[in-house]
Amino acid sequence: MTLRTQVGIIGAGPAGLFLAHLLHQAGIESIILESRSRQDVEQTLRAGVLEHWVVQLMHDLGIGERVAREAHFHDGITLQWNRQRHHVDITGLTGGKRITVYPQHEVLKDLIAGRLGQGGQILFGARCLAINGIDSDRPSIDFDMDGADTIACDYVVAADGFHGLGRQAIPAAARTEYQKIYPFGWLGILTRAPLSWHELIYANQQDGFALLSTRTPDVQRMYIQCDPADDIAAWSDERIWGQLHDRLDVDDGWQLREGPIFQKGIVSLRSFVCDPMQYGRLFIAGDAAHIVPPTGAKGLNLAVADVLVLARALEASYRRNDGSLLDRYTATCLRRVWKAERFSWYMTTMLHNNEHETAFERRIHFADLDLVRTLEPQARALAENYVGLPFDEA
Ligand code: RFL
Ligand code: PHB
Repeated sequence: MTLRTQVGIIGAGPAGLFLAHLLHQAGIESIILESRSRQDVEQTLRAGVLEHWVVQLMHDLGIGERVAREAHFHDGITLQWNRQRHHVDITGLTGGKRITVYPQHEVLKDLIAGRLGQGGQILFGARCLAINGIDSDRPSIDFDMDGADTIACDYVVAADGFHGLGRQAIPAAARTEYQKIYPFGWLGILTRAPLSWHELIYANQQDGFALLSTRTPDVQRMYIQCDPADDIAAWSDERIWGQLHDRLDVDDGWQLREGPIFQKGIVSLRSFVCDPMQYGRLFIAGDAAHIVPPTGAKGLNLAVADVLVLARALEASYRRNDGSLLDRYTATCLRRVWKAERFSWYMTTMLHNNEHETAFERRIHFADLDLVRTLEPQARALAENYVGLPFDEA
């Protein structure tokens, strides 16, 4: 069977789902193909922090009710080193912008319910197998959903994550890939425990990095730097709490509050950019095109930024027969992407203990942290980047 739509989207992650909403708002049809089940998509634990304009966009799309009610809104973050804490007043430094802590799977639940409520098509359990004809004006996507099917469309958008096949459909000779792999990973836990601190803590202590984040008043999210090759079985709950205390406790008597750990896992950290993000009638968006280490909390936000640019460009092409924004898609996106790559690399190198670096370089990272403490323009640059740079399409 061949289905027909205007924009065929691969992947029901943040990039694919936000795109389908934005296109619907512009009167453009789409179908999303997602290899996993709805339940799987809605249960995958990932990001936690939304930039201020992403929350605004959720309101504009009519799916902002739960985030307004259930998210945690913070005015700053805490940086910690040498067992001392420093509050970065993000809201004060950015003219009133706040940080929203609302988990990615909750965003996905809101996007999926909203899209299905509009009668939108998301085909779960539909694995994309091949993308055809991207250098013609009749591209198509072959997929398997209990049998072989095809979608014929005007444009294909691969929002299929880092391991997807969309990026590979751009001929290797036509793309340049930039990559950095970090020699450490993050061990993340969910614990049923009360809130320990009123904002996120990013700590660089002797044994390495730790991050204290939150999910609900009685479920907390925490991460510690570890060897990316570690077996999670080697990390008993006791060992995890020992490391969290070593890295987060301070000298004023404050103590991290413990609880039962009910989820744990290890992720590796990398930076990656693919240039271009378009080839013929194929556009790639989100993690399919670029990866950042999570220390800057940028991955989901960048995925949404890409599809905002793409939706406006597709609208100009369909409504006004103006293809110039589509032609500039790569250039427009990569300007923002490279700034997020720089910020995520800066936060990652400044806050982790890298055994391949010299003692000299480690001291430089502490000097960087001290600059944020003592020099307002340095603190402001961190704050503006963290909360989300202004959105310009020039
Ligand atoms: P996704 O979310 O990977 O979605 C891609 C979807 O495509 C589907 N797919 C296919 N479907 C059909 N056919 C195929 N052949 C397919 N191949 C793949 C997949 O099943 C999947 O559903 O990509 P997208 O939409 O680009 O979104 C990117 C974000 O998910 C990612 O950047 C963030 O989670 C990164 N991230 C963070 N980002 C933030 O903005 N703020 C944060 O605080 C933050 N913290 C994090 C993070 C990522 C983390 N991990 C797990 C790496 C914390 C962590 C620990
Ligand atoms: C999270 O809550 O999962 C989280 C928060 C901040 C980050 C990364 C992840 O930088």
